[in-house]
Amino acid sequence: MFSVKDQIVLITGASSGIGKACAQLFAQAGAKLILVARRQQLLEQLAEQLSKDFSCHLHVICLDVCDWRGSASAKGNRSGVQSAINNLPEPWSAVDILVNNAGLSRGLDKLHEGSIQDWEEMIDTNIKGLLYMTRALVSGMVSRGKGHVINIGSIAGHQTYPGGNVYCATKAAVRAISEGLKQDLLGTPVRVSSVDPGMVETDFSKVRFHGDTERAQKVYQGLTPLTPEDVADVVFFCATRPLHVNISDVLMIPTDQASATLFNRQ
Ligand code: NDP
Ligand code: 8X3
Repeated sequence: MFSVKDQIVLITGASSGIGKACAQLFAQAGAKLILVARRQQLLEQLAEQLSKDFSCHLHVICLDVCDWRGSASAKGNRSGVQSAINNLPEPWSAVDILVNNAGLSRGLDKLHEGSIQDWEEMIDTNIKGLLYMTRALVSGMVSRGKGHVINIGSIAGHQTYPGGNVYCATKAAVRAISEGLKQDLLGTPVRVSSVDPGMVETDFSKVRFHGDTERAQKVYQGLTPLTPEDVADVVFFCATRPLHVNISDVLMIPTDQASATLFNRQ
């Protein structure tokens, strides 16, 4: 087994759901954590809690993964992915494990009735954000001869469901990117894994339905979905295999789910 103790693990989307559960598990195992998301206050609360519970080393970056270059405005400079990663303080610069988890769905509309803004947000976050983080960090992994990228895909990357059109396309893209990255890294020791969950109860549906909590709750009614901790378990399993073992792709679903559209609801 590979120990993640003292390994530098960067988790995107650590402010909530699956990313937060991953942070808890890696912190418990003694990893040094870089927590990334846009909601700084949630990251800082989590960092404080993890530091209290596990005395682990933590670094928080408030960052929009969709923003490569950043910007300067009257309100001050906003770091993009490029400068946030290039300017990591020295003790944090050699990231060993990247968990590309930040992502979202917006809407469940038919394609011909869909919102362009929703599409752009999904494409920018789920595809471009994941690519930016990967581009910024993997070249360092290659030159150091050490690293692991764990992408959070989805059952939606394997099967398309009605109204899922663009979200499913972004997760199919994540699947293709994981595959392509693995091919491009062949001959280096850097591993690439894809963890593709079915239904997990998080803020995902609340975000999908733009804050309509009643509609979001109905998604999980009458069945037992996966928990964020279930997914974090598998991410941690991938990260802790011996270095000659790469868990390439894991599709994990609740027992109450058989496909992207088939559920056992009581
Ligand atoms: P949550 O809504 O609970 O978490 C999403 C996380 O992504 C938040 O921490 C959010 O942080 C972060 N995020 C979103 N956009 C950005 C951005 N532009 N820059 C930085 N961080 C961002 O949902 P989940 O935990 O369920 O989702 C995590 C991943 O799991 C996603 O990729 C999702 O597609 C995938 N997934 C989820 C499933 C589910 O059923 N829940 C099933 C399969 C896959 P903040 O808002 O603070 O920036
Ligand atoms: C999230 C799961 O089935 O809502 O990726 O697309 S699903």
